[in-house]
Amino acid sequence: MSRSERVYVAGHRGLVGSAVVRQFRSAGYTNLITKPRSELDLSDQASVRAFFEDERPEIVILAAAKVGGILANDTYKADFIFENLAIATNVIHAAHECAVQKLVNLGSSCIYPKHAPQPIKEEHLLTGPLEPTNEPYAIAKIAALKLCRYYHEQYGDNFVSAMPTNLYGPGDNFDLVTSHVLAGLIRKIHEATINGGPVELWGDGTPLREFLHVDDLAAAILFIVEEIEAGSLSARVPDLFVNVGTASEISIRDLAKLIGRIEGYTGEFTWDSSKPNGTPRKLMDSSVIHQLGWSHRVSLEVGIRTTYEWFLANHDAV
Ligand code: GFB
Repeated sequence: MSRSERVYVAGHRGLVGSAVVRQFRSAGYTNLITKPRSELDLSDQASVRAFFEDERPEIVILAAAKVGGILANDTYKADFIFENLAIATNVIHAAHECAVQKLVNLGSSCIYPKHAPQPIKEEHLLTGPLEPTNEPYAIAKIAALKLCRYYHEQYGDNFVSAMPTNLYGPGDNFDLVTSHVLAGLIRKIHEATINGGPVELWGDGTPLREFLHVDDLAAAILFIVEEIEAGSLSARVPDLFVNVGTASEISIRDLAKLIGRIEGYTGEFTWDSSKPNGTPRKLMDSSVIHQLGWSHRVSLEVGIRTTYEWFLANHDAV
């Protein structure tokens, strides 16, 4: 089936954006619009507005963001809040001004309170203090989802948001300092398998995390574009967003063991308690999107294996 709408994927070189491009192409979308950062600075309002007026996208996937793991979030706090607020306000406002028919805004499970009830439902947003290590990023992502909600309420815009749990997959950032845990561990354990252990990990290994393969998220985004309208979602979730997760969690300690088994690492793990644990647990309740018809397909073990294969094939470049 040919799908000819003009779809702008903001952030098409990132983990999420590149998966969205693959997903939409294979679903038959023939009119994808992308623009590298060197040609369009999404934190510049006038440039974003001019781009939207030239290109006139009909569908927008807002996957552009400054992202990183716990240490990057904790270190570059001003950059995380400023860049993410600027990108969100510029893109969402330009989409409104240019009468975009559908916008899907990407957030993160870190929008929820540090001690939210588990599993976390959409209604738990803004019911308690945030996790300090990623408060700047979370505030920007909360502002973005509220922008979408209020553009819908005031103007009727069909703008909705998706809140994925911790992501991983091909094209991830494997930097040892700025990466998220799963990609960071793939690399640390790979290097220790070659050079010898131990592998030094951060915190104490007790935090629980839920992991979603980015191709599953891209399928969820396609599903939201085609099946979920702001008007009908508002009765269930007034803030117009859906959790996107797998409903299963694993401790960081067990994740390290699993990646070690997949990579053939037989050495020790040590824990650096001077590094933060972050939030103790953030399992999301994804029953809203499950009931609407999406669910994940890639198991954690298969996802880690294929991501490790991608890393082996590309690690000189990452
Ligand atoms: O994925 P991650 O960096 O971020 O870390 P969050 C998850 C957990 O893994 C923390 C531990 O408890 C870390 O202390 N960890 C152990 C490691 N070893 C490592 C390592 O080598 N690298 C990394 N990165 N972690 C992020 C937020 O929180 O979640 C973002 O900072 C975003 O804003 C993302 O929301 C989804 O899961 O704690």
